[in-house]
Amino acid sequence: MTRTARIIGAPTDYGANRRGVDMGPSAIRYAGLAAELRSAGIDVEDAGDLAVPLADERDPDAVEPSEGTAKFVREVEEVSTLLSDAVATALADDVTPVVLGGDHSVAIGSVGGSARDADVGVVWFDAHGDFNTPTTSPSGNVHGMPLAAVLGVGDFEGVEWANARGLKPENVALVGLRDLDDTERTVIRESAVTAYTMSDVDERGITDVVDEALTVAGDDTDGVHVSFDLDWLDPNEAPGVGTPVRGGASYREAHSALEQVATSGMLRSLELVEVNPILDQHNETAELATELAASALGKRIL
Ligand code: B3U
Ligand code: MN
Ligand code: MN
Repeated sequence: MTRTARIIGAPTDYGANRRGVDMGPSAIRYAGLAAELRSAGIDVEDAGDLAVPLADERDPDAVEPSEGTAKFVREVEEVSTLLSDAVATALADDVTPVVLGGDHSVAIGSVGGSARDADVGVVWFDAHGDFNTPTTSPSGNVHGMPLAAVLGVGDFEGVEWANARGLKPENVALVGLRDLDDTERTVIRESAVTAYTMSDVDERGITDVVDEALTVAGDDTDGVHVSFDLDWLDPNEAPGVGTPVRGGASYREAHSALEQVATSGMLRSLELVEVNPILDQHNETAELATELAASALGKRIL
């Protein structure tokens, strides 16, 4: 059966520490996402972009969490709610949501929507853990918190708009970590999530690590949400990201990992986040995002 992908743009940047990722959906479309997916035999619908509040018109500190800082938390809540509905609607329509960020705070909405009416696992490709809470965050930027938010960790416990209903930490695998904050490291260690660092990738190879990550996410679940932060890749491959960290995945490792996702047959929803066209070179990071989406959705060379 032909898969239909529904592109949903979430042009936010207030979860990030630098402006510009709000142009990610535009850059990825311009790089030819729809044509690339169609050439891979996938039907494509484009739902356009969600209407998101303009950061310049808002006060980052309008809502003070009880402790710590979560900048623009009201805006994050607003977009998460819209996106969660859009993703849940796509799944109800039997199409595969492909969410284009935006900063990684959009994952609160996409994971929430994907895990609203089903048990879902998550594979999180990222240089960072995204496991901070307002109390532990050194920056107050919500793009460093979405995984803690959907899992209800720390300050996020019982925060209904943020917690993903059908997601258990036992079904979460982080892949390719290489930049964690001290408290974040402790929280990840104490949690039931499974985390693979870049050292694990070096020692075991990408195939083995992704295979295990998919087993973790697919264990007794109805499908897997893949959250793909472009900063997972090495900055030489993907310069157009807000928070580049050296020592990331290679071009070939990235394609291989996402081809494995496709082969597993478990992909339920996909998101590509943190593309920053202002920092990019000739839109190459957006082009890479486009190619990688096609790999995840089943494009094959032969
Ligand atoms: N851990 C840091 C940095 C960071 C997290 N995610 C990104 N950057 N992209 C923080 O601000 O929480
Ligand atoms: Mn991230
Ligand atoms: Mn990251």
